[in-house]
Amino acid sequence: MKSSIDAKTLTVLVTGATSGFGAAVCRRFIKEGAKVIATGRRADRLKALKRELGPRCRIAEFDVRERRQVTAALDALPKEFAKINVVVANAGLALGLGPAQEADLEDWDAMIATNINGLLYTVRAALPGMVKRDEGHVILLGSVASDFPYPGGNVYGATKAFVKQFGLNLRADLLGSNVRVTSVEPGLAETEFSLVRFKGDADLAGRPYQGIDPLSADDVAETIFWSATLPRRVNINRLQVMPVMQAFGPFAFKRKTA
Ligand code: NDP
Ligand code: 8X3
Repeated sequence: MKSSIDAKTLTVLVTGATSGFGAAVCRRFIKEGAKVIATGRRADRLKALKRELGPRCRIAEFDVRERRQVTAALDALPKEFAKINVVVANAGLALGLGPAQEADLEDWDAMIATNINGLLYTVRAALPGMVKRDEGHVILLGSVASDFPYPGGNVYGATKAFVKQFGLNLRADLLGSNVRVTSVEPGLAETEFSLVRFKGDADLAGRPYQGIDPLSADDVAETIFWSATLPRRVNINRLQVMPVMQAFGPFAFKRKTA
């Protein structure tokens, strides 16, 4: 496509870069010459990624739930990494798959703190610079769970519905600037997501993927890279992507017994 953005001009902030989509996004952008700020809580993994990706990768260890850590990390960036023009607000998690009435409130708090508050702190910290420079792209990791309810998805799906709507509202606020906003909404993808949801139980975590060919982290990274390098006039508002082997079910009914 004419006038696509040259990845070499991009400085990409990625939250949740220690695993899954985030790590794949870092690799994808580095491959095309971008600079990347890879972040997460697990320092050992960040250091390994830095060793792999080299000098165009900078790492910053912080917890997105801690607002001050997020802003301090961005404030501490050296000038060659400070002009962030793509933010991939990806850090997030699901915890549990039980019905709401049995859910652990600690799990709900953690999902809200990470998927909503952490995402907001990340975007809010990077946004003024992008608006000031009149150039940038906010990419939010939503989910198909924002549109399609499923049993046990209760708070996780609701956090992703927040992400979707926040992205659309951001578009409204940013009209008149050259800052783009995209909500990327994957379906089933094989990462550490399921292992986290089932708290380290590898057997339970493997079940969603059995007998199907799920999305890979690289598949999702490709859609993110694509949306970020389209010509500046193009804004992908929402990008929903599923494995071919995933689709929609009918409504569920609890029928009266005779
Ligand atoms: P992974 O579990 O593989 O990766 C999650 C990443 O989020 C890790 O790097 C983790 O890093 C980071 N993270 C979690 N909590 C925090 C925190 N408090 N502070 C900083 N970083 C944090 O999962 P995915 O790659 O699959 O998930 C990435 C995003 O994609 C999430 O928002 C998820 O909801 C979404 N998603 C996933 C789908 C899937 O099927 N896999 C489908 C649709 C959306 P660390 O623990 O080192 O901090
Ligand atoms: C992750 C996909 O279907 O497990 O957002 O909610 S799903």
